[in-house]
Amino acid sequence: TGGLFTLGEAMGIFVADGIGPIEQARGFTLAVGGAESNVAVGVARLGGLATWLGRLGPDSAGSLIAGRLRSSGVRVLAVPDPAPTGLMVRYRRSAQFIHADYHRAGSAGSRLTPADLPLPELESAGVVHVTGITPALGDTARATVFAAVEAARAAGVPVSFDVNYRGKLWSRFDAAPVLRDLAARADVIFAGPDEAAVLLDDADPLDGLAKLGPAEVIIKDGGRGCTALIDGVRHVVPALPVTAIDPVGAGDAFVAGYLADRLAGAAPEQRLRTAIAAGAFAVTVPGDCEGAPTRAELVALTGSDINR
Ligand code: KDG
Repeated sequence: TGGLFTLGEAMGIFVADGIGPIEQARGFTLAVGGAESNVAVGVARLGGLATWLGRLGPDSAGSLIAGRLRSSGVRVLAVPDPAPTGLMVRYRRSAQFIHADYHRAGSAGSRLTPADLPLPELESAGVVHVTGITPALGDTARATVFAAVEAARAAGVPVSFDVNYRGKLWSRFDAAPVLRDLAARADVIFAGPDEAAVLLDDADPLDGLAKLGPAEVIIKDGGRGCTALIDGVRHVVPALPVTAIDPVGAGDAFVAGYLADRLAGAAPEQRLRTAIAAGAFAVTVPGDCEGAPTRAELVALTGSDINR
C-alpha cells in the first residue's frame, strides 16, 4: 500500500469530565486510546494511508475502537479475541496532574501473536511503526513486535520506533535491553529526553541513540520543541506558542506528522516542522487522538502552508 503499517493495543478510556478528585467526577467520556492507533489516526488525518493491526475483545469497547478508528480513516485489521478489550481510567487531579490506571492485564490486545501479522501487507508498507508499549504487554506481544520489525527489515521497509517507556508496565531494568534491541533494528527513533535515558547511560541523547543504529533520531521535548540528528545533520525546531489544554496524545500526533511527511517524500526539516505543528495542535484539544489535525487545520494554526 505504501502507507503506514502499525500494530499494538488500542483501549477504551474512561476519562473523567472536568478537573478534580475522581470521587467528584460528574461523568465520564468513553474515549479511544493507544499510542499506535493514535499515530494511525494522525497519519490518516494528514491525508496518508494508515493501517492498524490489533486484537479486540467481543465487547462494546472493542466495537467502539474499531468504529472510531475506521471513521477516522484508518484501515483496521482487527483480530477477534475472547479476552476483554483493555481499558483505562483517567482523571485530572489538577490542571497539571493527570492520573491514569490500566485495566489491561490479560486483555485481548495483549494477546497479539506473530501469526496475526499479515506479512504481504506489512512487506508492502511505506513504513512499519512500533512502540515500546507493546513489548511490555506479554511474551507473544513482544515476539510479534520483533517479528514485524524483522519482516519489515527483510523486505526493505523502513522501521519507525517510538520508545514510549511506560513505567506502569515494566521497570527500567527490564525495559532497557528490549528497547535497545528495538532501537538497534529501527531506521527512525523517537524519544523524550527521559525515555532516551532509559536506553543510554551516557550524556547526549541524539548521539547516544544514533550510535545504537537509527539514521533518524528525533528527541521530542514537549513545550521545548524538538532536536534531531537525521542522516548526520542536526536540526533544532522550537515549539509553537499555543495554549496547552491536554498533553495526552501530543507525542503521537508529533510522530504522525513526521511519518506522514516522510511517506510523502518531504525533506527532514519539513517533516520536523509538520511534527511540531501537529503536536502543538494536539495539546490544544482534550483526548488521545481527537487532537490530530488535518492539513487544513495545520495551515490555520501556523498561518502558512508548511506543506509546500
Ligand atoms: O500516547 C498516548 C497513550 O499513552 C495513550 O493513548 C494510552 O497507549 C496508551 C498507553 O499504553 O499508555
